[in-house]
Amino acid sequence: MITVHHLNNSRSQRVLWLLEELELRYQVRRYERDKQTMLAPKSLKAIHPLGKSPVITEDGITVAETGAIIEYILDRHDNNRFIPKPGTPERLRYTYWLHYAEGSAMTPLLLKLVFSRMPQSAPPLVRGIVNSIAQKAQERMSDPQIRTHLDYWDNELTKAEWFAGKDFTAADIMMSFPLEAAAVRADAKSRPMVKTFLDKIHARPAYQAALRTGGQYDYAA
Ligand SMILES: N[C@@H](CCC(=O)N[C@@H](CS)C(=O)NCC(=O)O)C(=O)O
Repeated sequence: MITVHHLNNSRSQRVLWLLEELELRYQVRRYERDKQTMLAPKSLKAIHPLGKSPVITEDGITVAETGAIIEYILDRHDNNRFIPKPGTPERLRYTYWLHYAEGSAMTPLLLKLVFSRMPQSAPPLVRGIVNSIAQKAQERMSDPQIRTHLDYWDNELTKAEWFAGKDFTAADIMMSFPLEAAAVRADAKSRPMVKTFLDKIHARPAYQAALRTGGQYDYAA
């Protein structure tokens, strides 16, 4: 059986969601972020050297990295659902979005998160200066990039109902995290197609079931 090494409030939510969509049996081992640093506990390094979540284990196999986990699960357990047929335009779009989610979309969102947390870790004497540097860095570096990605998603979602085409695929599960992160860190909700996408995925019974299993989730990091 698959074991999901689940860090609270994290990308690992996507793996729980996929498993619920596929109605597969799985078990969850829980890890709690440090309340101050938000980092994962050291015990996660015993599962994978990077100590990040998600990680899954099954029959002596360990898989890290959300995209690789999704590919592994579909490949090993159900390669007909949530993945378009090879050689189709939908399959190419599927592959693109599956990689783009972590490879491109998360970068400016992560930068923004780091900049916004800088002032709180600065000594009180220089906190004001650090705050204004962090604000400027967001205005000049991360925010314009995030707006470009948001407009891109909004436009792409006018072409078809889901990211890869007319059918819901695992690429939509992969893309959920950047869109959710953008919804709390930027003005995602003013993009109508992005908002519709988020409303639709949040209404899916499997998404709701994954939330009940995963616990509190507010797209923090
Ligand atoms: N690209 C990786 C990112 C993994 C990652 O950064 N996970 C975060 C949770 S969302 C984490 O483990 N953070 C805690 C830490 O860095 O200690 C993936 O998609 O799996």
